[in-house]
Amino acid sequence: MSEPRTQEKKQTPGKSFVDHFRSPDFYSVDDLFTGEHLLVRTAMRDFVKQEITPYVEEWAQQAAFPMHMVKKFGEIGAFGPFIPEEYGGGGLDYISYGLIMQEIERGDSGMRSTASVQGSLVMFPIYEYGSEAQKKKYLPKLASGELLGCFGLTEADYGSNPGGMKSHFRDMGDHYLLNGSKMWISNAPAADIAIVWAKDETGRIHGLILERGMEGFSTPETHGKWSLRASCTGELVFDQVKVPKENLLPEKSGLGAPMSCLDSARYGIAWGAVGAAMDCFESARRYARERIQFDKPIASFQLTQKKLAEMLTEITKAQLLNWKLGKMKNEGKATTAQISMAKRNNVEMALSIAREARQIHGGMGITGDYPIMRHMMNLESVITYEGTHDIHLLILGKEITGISAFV
Ligand code: TGC
Ligand code: FAD
Repeated sequence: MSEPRTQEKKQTPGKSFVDHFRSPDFYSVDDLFTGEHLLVRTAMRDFVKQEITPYVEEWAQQAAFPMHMVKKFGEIGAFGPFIPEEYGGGGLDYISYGLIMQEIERGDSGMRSTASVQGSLVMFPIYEYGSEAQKKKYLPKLASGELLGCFGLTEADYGSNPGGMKSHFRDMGDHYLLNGSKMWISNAPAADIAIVWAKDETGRIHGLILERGMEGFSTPETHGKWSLRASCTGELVFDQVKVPKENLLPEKSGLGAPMSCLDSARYGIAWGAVGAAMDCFESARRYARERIQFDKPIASFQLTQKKLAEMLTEITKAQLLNWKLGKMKNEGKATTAQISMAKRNNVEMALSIAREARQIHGGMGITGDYPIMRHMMNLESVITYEGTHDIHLLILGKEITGISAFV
């Protein structure tokens, strides 16, 4: 009797699992990268093949955050690669950062979340808006993975409209007293520190660094997610938390402070989504060549070829968009609206490729034997967080017309 098909391509942790991933590069986009970019990408790709893809299906099935990966990400340099070396970062440019996010998300969006929150949403604000003492105290430990951080902006009633937040603090003379709560916070249940955005008595938004163990500060986990199951998500609850004054980020206040961190994270997501799309495309291409129906590989059917041709076209366009955005980011010229265009386009592209790839895999596409369904479910969060698909459209609409749809 032949073995059941589910055993043949098993991607759950098993001695037999081999990650055959090769990235498509139809327009020789690699020619646009420097030797350093390609070295960084190769190192990350090898790391993902060794440390993530053989295990991630099980982590996701069990909704188990792999805490040991925090140290491993630190060792490989995935945390804050754009932060200068003097603070423990990699001193790399934004194209290298993008390629790192692409490779990690090729493995899993939840794993990329862990790394992009740490780099863009925790290390970035400390580096840009922190005091010298804060930078020295936190950045090297965040870079090495000794500490894990999270970023609290969203509240239960203020998601797309973070400016309405209710979390607030009062100046008590020798400390600040913080009250309120945050929701949907990546890394929260496992984090050692949190960058929390809250309003002062005048309603101005500031960033505060909270440490696990501060009295009145708790991080309950959010259970039951069907998406980003290998990443942990939770609330941040502040019940009369006494925050030392030296924990306020002194160099910038107002909504623009957290929003500028989002520019960095959204940029990374634009690259990451291409990684997820590439993985779905490659899996579908391989499956289509191997799967026989009507005595022929399904890759021989024109409808399958149409799907694959359109996937490759969209991936190629997104690769070029990212490369040019990366050049502008390196020159300090990438605008919020340009980043919105790339995040919005690339995440939707990846989600639609995941759906088409699922069709090509037939019934097998819904199983954990292939990465498709996991990518698809993950991307449903990616298209919502860091600004929803429609919010990015409205950011572009404002840029095009000069009129804000938010007021
Ligand atoms: P608006 O009037 O447009 O702006 C208010 C102030 O903010 C400034 N600003 C920015 N500054 C720097 N960079 C940006 N990207 C900025 N966007 C806005 C702006 O200049 C202004 O400053 P000032 O000094 O003039 O007051 O604000 P609005 O109230 O109309 O809201 C519009 C906007 C764009 C903020 C909002 O629509 C938006 O983007 N909503 C989305 C919220 C969001 O993205 N939340 C993400 C939470 S973090 C997250 O999801 C992490 S998931 C991580 C993971 O797991 O990977
Ligand atoms: P809402 O803002 O309620 O939006 C609901 C719908 O209404 C959307 O379709 C939206 O596009 C639409 N809508 C809203 N306003 C408008 C408008 N003006 N015009 C047209 N349509 C509109 N946040 C953090 O701070 N830190 C994190 O680490 C973090 N991690 C996350 C992890 C996960 C897994 C998820 C799912 C979310 C995370 N978030 C995080 C929160 C995320 O940023 C928000 O979910 C997102 O900004 C949307 O907010 P909301 O869910 O409240 O949706």
